[in-house]
Amino acid sequence: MANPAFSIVIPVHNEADYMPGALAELFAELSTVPASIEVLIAENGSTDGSAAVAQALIPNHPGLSVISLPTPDYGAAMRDGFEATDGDWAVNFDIDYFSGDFLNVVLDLGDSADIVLASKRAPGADDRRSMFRRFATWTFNKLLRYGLGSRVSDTHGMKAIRRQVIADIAPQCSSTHDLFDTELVVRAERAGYRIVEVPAIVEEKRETRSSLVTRVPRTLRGVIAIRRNL
Ligand SMILES: Nc1nc2c(ncn2[C@@H]2O[C@H](COP(=O)(O)OP(=O)(O)OP(=O)(O)O)[C@@H](O)[C@H]2O)c(=O)[nH]1
Ligand SMILES: [Mg+2]
Repeated sequence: MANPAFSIVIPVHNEADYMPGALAELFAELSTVPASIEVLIAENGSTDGSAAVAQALIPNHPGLSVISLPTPDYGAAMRDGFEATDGDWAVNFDIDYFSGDFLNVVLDLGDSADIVLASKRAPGADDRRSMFRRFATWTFNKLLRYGLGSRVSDTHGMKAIRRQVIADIAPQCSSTHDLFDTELVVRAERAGYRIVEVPAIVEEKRETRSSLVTRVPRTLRGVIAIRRNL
């Protein structure tokens, strides 16, 4: 079979309860996208049987597949997922943050972009999350700009990346966890790839699960490491 147009990679950790409903919603949205699409759940480190739950959903959703590894790491899941797929566009969604419309926008952009980012900070974006979360995003954006010299307004959202960019840039990236995608985008930007940001609408679909207390120091260390390695 020819490569799909889109390989959607969804990192998943302890989502056994949330996944069945979310995947039903995702596949309903994907049915509005006129392109061939595969969806890969890239699970790692779950203790709630997420991988088995995802496996059991495969018969319900043609195009769904699952990979699973023992150590929890969001960035490593994204990297493994991109490596395990071969769609023209590698797409990163979260299980609680996805959009069929985003893929339609990517299709409309045609040949004019190498990376498409859904930005919570682009003109026209609507970020409906708590003020605290929006402040964290604003702060991270300053780090990106002044620490890493990037002009991009948001690396932590839905993104579509051309296969060629993954092949060229991913091997240069050493970041894991929350920063793999940031390093990928920043390196691609420096390499001259064309990045297009489109405004995102972001709504909290559920109670926040991640603690900024562990994330902020890890992010700071990670940005310093990227800066040193660039
Ligand atoms: N494979 C993998 N996926 C993870 C890991 N941590 C989080 N995820 C997934 O990453 C996505 C985003 O995680 P969330 O818990 O929604 O975190 P967030 O969106 O950054 O923050 P909030 O939604 O504001 O709490 C979800 O699909 C999670 O299942 C991990 O260690 N490994
Ligand atoms: Mg989330």
